Amino acid sequence: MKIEDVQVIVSSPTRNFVTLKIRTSDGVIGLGDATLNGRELAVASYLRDHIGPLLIARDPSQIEDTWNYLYKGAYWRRGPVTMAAIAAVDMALWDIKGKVAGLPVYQLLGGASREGCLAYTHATGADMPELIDSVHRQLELGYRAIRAQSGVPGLDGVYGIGRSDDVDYEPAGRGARPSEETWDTSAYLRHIPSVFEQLRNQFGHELPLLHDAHHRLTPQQAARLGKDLEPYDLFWLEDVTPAENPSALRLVRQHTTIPLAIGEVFNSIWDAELLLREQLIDFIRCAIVHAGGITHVRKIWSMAELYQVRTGSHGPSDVSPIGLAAALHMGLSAPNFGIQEHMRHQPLVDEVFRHAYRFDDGYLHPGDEPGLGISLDEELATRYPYECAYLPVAHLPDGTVHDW
Ligand code: KDG
Ligand code: MG
Repeated sequence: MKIEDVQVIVSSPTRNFVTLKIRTSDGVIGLGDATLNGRELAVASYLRDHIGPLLIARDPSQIEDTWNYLYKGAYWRRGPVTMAAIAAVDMALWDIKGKVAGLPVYQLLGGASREGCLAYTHATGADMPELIDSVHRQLELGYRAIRAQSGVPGLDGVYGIGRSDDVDYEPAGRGARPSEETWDTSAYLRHIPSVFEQLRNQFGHELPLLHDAHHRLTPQQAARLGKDLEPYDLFWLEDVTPAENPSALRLVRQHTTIPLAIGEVFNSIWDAELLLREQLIDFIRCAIVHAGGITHVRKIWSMAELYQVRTGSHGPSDVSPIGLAAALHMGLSAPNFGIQEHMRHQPLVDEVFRHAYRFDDGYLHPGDEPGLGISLDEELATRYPYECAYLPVAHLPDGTVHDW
């Protein structure tokens, strides 16, 4: 069996997705997610112009060899564009392998280690009453773990808060330029502990609560926030400092016992190596789509296992259902699975990407269809062409561009 056709489909059913479709000489279809929020066309071009032609006539069963061919063979290694493109090929080849074997991918990865993957979702509110209502709504939907994000007094808008519980990670008006947001770390640090105090008073101490600082703090500020939040027993505090400087976490770790999660922007095991080896984090957050696919993330997770670090795979709505399915097959089988982020896709997205995975009573399961369990309605997808959309940019009150 050989790879006969490689197609890149960029569509925007409510938000942009880049999808890779590989067809073999036996007519087996494999799908991969290559979505890189705000830089979608760069990955599409990498796949169309550079990777696609190299895949023709290769043996689709040789996943590890193809991964190394694309990674080592390019000379230029790593980076989100390269690694999202390689990830898409990798997912598609695992999908094909599962379909050929007649098995769901989690069976190829060693079989289920648990009955389902514990999921957390997002609750957001501009103020406390809105946030409390949002938590209630998510609990009613069956979630057993909640990431809580709140507006900050004095700031007009805070990233990820607001329009609805199912807020997508794009500015409200899609356009050729990112929206601009004002950020004030001091105001944030003063406010957030009281948010979690009120959530604990309202929902008790059993509910796993998570919080995301979006890489905006210095190590000292992160240590202070960790200490201030300790009484509220968070499941994790995420992305406290900019992720490209792992040694920043040493100072944070010395001052707080709050569990730390980082890694949604990682694209290589080398981004995580020091954090894992020195046990500076408790959860590794890389997304299958942004870190080289199942083949590479499996290695990151195995290294994490040695250091008692559990997984918490990135799963916002900009990870397509294909990327989420890949995370669930891995999560169901990995011994050190921790939790899976789940931000529900809009109904139209679920129509374009029909999926076997299911959410039930707080847990996600990848389903038992052969491969990843996703089928693409290509005709429907192409009715929604790419629309330029960006993540917002953060400024300090004096106009200085801030860490995202
Ligand atoms: O594209 C960026 C988003 O996926 C990211 O900001 C979402 O931080 C995020 C999260 O934890 O889901
Ligand atoms: Mg995050």
